[in-house]
Amino acid sequence: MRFLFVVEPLSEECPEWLGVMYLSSVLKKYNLETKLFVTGENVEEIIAWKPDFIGYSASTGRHRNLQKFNSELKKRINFVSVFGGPHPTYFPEIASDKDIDYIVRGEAEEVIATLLSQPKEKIILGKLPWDLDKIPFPDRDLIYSHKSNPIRRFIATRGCPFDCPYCYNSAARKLYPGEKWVRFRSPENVLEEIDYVLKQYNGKFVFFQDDCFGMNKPWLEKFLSIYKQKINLPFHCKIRLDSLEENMVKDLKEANCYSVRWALECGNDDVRVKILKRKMTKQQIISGTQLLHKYGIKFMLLNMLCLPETGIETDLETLELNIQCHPTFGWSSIFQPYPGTELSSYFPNITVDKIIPSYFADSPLDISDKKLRVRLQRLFGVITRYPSLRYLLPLLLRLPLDSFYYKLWDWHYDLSNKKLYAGVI
Ligand code: B12
Ligand code: SF4
Repeated sequence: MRFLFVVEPLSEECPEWLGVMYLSSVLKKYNLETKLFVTGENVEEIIAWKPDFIGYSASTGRHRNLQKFNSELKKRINFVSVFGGPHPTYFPEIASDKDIDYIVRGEAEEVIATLLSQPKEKIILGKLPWDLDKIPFPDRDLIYSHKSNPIRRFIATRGCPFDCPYCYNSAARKLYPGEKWVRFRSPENVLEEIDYVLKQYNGKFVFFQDDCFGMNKPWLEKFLSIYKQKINLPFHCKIRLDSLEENMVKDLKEANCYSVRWALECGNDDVRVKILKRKMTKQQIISGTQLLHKYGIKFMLLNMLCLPETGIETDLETLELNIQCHPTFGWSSIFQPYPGTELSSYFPNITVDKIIPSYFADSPLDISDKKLRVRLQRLFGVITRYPSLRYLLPLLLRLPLDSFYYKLWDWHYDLSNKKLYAGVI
């Protein structure tokens, strides 16, 4: 039997979709043939391959394209269609689409094979794999036959212990009441995978995709000491500043941590603490980044513009704090009130259909100075890198140079990625 995964175009920076790669490995254990199709490629290839199942991995905002794609295909060939990934997980109402045969909510490794026996229920709730070491390593061939870069991505944990009100983590956890949400692979299992992948596929840089890498200090210490001896390639991970300690930064550096990313989110203390519930003071943020500078670890700061109950002054405060921190990349996105997250309660009339497919594109909110704030997002990284440009901002924000600013953003994005990932992409 044949199972085709369909995903939206793979980004240059992050072509590796670990979710479908994990599922492909599980299906191969059941002797299914698997393949990946990226929307935009030649659909005739799907027709010729004759899949028995087509599985779509859908995020919110992008789901509409995939549903349309599925309906068109259903008119031409017979197959069982299944939707999984974040969108069906948080919006099971997508199951009312008559062209979708099944949806899987949550983590799917333990349930994907039940599709083979045609379950009666249209909505299948994934089971949390409690021993992550038992899951087969992700199937890299599935993706690398389409696209690859020298960065190899891994995930050492599932789940995050925090409850940021703009994120889906707490909604995901509620699907599994009473179950252990934050789960760790053993350091040995992760290192075995890295070693295998580097031998099999080469690679120049390692990227840990975990929501919060290093939240468990004893785990991190053990992992880093073996990583240093066994792998020692430069790596990138996400950390939380509120758990950053000097000895941890030192250990990361000694293990060849090249760069990290962490979420600053907003330069205004009140908004950051009261609305975003990130209990960090400006001083803590600046001291944390000084530690990273001291040990020579490059870093990306993640920020959100156009936040609820704020004006352009707040976005400018965020820019100012970024400038003070001297990041390698002052990254910013435009806040989207994803329905189902706590912050979406500020905007009851923003339904899922109003969510913009990319959080870099625009804001769905009716806010003052929207045009200027979206322009600021395009210029944010460049001005963080070249701060003297900020004196020109009042003029730059009023010039109707949107397509030029977008190109500038694109150029700066690539430049910053080169710096963050040791020039390998
Ligand atoms: C890495 C990452 C990316 C990468 C790679 C995307 C990917 N799909 O791997 C990049 C940078 C490209 C990306 C982009 C975006 N991302 Co992103 N991303 C993540 C992140 C941090 C990790 C993903 C991961 O590897 N998880 C680990 C794997 C094992 O889990 P998984 O992918 O969820 O897959 C499991 C299940 O979902 C399910 N499953 C997945 N696909 C399928 C398919 C089928 C058929 C079935 C049955 C099951 C199934 O089974 C898998 C195995 O258990 C998650 C946060 C998170 N913790 O998941 C956010 C997250 C997925 N991203 C998010 C968002 C918002 C986006 C963007 C829309 C942002 C934007 N640019 O505007 C885009 C959309 C991209 C797209 N084309 O869909 C949100 C999605 C919210 C939502 N309701 O959709 C998340 C959940 C962050 C959050 N906590 O809010 N992202
Ligand atoms: S730390 Fe990151 S993954 Fe965890 S709840 Fe906050 S935003 Fe979500």
